Amino acid sequence: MKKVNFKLLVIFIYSITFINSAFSNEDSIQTRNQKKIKEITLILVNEYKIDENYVKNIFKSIKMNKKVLKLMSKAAERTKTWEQYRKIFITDARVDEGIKYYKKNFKILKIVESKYGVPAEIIVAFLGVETKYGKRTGKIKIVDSLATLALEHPRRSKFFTKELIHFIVLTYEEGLDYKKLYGSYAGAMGAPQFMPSSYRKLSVDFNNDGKRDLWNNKYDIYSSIANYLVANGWRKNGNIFSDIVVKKEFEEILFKKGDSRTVSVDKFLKSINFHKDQLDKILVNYNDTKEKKKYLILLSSKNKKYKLGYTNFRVIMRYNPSTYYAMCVSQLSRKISEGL
Ligand SMILES: [Ca+2]
Repeated sequence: MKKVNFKLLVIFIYSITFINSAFSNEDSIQTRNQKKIKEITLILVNEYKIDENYVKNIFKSIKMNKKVLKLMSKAAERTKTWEQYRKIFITDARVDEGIKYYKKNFKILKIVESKYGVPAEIIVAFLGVETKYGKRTGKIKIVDSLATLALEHPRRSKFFTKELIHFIVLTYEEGLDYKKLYGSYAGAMGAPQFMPSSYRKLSVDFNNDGKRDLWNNKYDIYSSIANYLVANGWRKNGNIFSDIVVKKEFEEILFKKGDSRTVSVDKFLKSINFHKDQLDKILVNYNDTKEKKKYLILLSSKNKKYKLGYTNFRVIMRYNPSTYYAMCVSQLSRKISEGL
């Protein structure tokens, strides 16, 4: 008798707890985060001079998106090997589509290329990796994804709070309807997947129609990518990467700390007590270029995959700080330009 009662009690407590947690998880992102929402509102009103009611209505509207938290922990850059990652982004289909896209939009691409000094195939490759050439710009309501990450993802809260603030300012300044803006789970927007801070700071109204439209306007889309790269140090006519072979005895030292890294050549040589112009000592058949800054790009220790990167490779990494990502953009751009 006693035993049965105990069991029932456990079931009873369990169901009460379950019901409570189901309610608090679904309905109370606002209640759980009252203090933080107040802080963000104050920043928006005092520093950015945004109308308080506008901000309040946004926070009233936000809904927690659990899927966003789940996707955040599964980002391909963090969980896949180079071989797996590359297979996703560099397929024959994506290369062919890139070539077609390049040819179709040749005129606008070349106008932007000549203004910014960023090759058209680089712009196309970014679009290919980010959104399959503008076709997949994301289906998650941005205000919800950013609010969820800012308020409910402790590890990245600081970064996403900043982006949420920029997003609200962006919609206010540009007259965009926050209820109708959709993007990636991390709040990236439009064909080039700009985060709100970059959208505000670096996107361009290239066709001068008074709007910076990264969803529909190709002039704005291409020039914004190019402007982003130039602002981060893109070198006109600079190299991006070259193929190298590392001498066997240095491979192990190089990959000691794991794959998916970009290591400064100067730092690496110093760490093994070599002079900074002794790169030829660790490579087989090394041809020097005029590039000042060089990086060893470590892709896969298992398959001995490494490249030599230059300044522009590091600039591509400013778009997404993943070695794999930057190498995919670089290789895709090369394959597109070879196929023209
Ligand atoms: Ca425009």
